[in-house]
Amino acid sequence: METEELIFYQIYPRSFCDSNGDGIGDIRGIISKMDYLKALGINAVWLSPCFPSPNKDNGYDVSDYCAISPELGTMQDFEQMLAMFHKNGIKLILDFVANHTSTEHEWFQQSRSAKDNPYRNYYIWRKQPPNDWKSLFGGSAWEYDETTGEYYLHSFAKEQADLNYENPSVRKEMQNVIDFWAEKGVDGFRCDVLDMIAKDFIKHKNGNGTRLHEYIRELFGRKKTSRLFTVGECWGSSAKNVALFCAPERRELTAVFNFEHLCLQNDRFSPRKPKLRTVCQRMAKWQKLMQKNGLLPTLFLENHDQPRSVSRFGDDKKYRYESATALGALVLLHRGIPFLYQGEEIGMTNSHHKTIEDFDDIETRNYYFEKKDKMHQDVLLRNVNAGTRDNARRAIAWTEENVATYLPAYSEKERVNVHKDLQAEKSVYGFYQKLIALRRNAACFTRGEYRLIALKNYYRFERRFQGETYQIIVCFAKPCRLPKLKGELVLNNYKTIGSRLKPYQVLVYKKPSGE
Ligand code: ISL
Ligand code: CA
Repeated sequence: METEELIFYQIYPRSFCDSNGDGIGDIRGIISKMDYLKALGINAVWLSPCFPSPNKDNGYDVSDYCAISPELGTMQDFEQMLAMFHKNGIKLILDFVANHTSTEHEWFQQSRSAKDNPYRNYYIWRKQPPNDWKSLFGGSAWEYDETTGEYYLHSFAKEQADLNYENPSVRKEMQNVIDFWAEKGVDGFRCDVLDMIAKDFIKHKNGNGTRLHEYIRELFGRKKTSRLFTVGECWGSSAKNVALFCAPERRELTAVFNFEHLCLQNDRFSPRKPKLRTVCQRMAKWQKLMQKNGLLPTLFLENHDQPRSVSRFGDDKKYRYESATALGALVLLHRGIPFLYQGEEIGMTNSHHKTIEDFDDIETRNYYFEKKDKMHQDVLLRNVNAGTRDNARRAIAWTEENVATYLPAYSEKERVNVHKDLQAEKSVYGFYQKLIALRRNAACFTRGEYRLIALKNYYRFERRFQGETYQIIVCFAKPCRLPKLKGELVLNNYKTIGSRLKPYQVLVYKKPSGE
């Protein structure tokens, strides 16, 4: 399969499907939904961390990279799942948590025990904090450790200690992790905050250090790893840097997650609702930048760290179906590699909760307790509800039934659940199936050129390949004039077409050939 043909679906295993009723999604649950995934039409899965973890950050604090979390299943379950994905023509990539380990990891346990322990330099220790770096989850990034009276660096929670990539043994260990899973047959990796593995203490940057590209090449540029698909989470990379990561001859990464189109607020909890037009503008900008360099951008509006896109950029009440399908068109009809996130395909919305006890996300809880005495409770909770990563992490509502999970249930499950959506006349899943089928059947969408036609009251672009042209129109929240369009209508998320475009209406036309 060519890279541009891949259509990913991200599974956050703890919240996907629970097969044994202990409240935690698991591998057997994923296996039980094989038909659901296959029928959607995706051909690749990114599985969020499935390794043993104390779950301070829901699996992104790994305590053993080469095993399966007992909560999720056994290595045998994993192997069976992998074989079933492959049998169904679905590739599987794992999450490579590159920057830090859990403080419960054996390496850290050794490291913290004594200054002369052979594992001491696996992590970043200092007598005194050498700078004022902050943890992305709040507070100082330096934590004092009593046993040896020194501080270690943690860019995220204090239970997630940053690895020291300057140490060649660490780089070797991490190569071994990659090789372990590659030998099992996995097809690649999504690399967590990969741009942070190289620090720059001189320039005072907690990432994008001078040796970053060298480290990545050591991890993935080896002969053994050349078949792997790799996508690096690299916040705020410039187009120039993305071009370096992805240039094939440099043997670094296949693709990069750049987040410019989703960074629309000061911080995730600021309540201002971003404009869909702005999202489209930024997507269009990256379409052009990447096309110019002959590279494939990643296409996504959600992941396990983002609020639900239909609530953020669409209208999750009156036009839930229409806006969810319009957003789907943006992800699936652009040039690049689409990544859907579980639940997006049924138009899952943000969840609403009245007490902090209903939230599990460490970032959210830290934010709440930091602001608690400085902000009005209602305002604070509104911000939390809108911005929390838990929005993406509430268990998928397969039916409207109340099933107990590790996280209080999705508040809208009576209104939005898989069972109901599949039966509905206006089924979001049904429209996603059509979008995916279109993408898989017309080379225009995978290999075609991208051209921006208009971005004003609506977004209009074209995809073109070998004499074939498709026109895509996405209307924003307000109805507007319908431009003249020629050709065959192949997709419409409304029943009819009037003289004006309706809110969030999507139209796809195939132009008669030769025009
Ligand atoms: O969502 C964020 C905070 O608003 C980001 O800073 C997020 O933490 C960042 O994208 C890094 O994300 C990745 O690494 C984190 C983990 O918590 C996230 O789930 C993961 O996607 C630490 O491993
Ligand atoms: Ca379970």
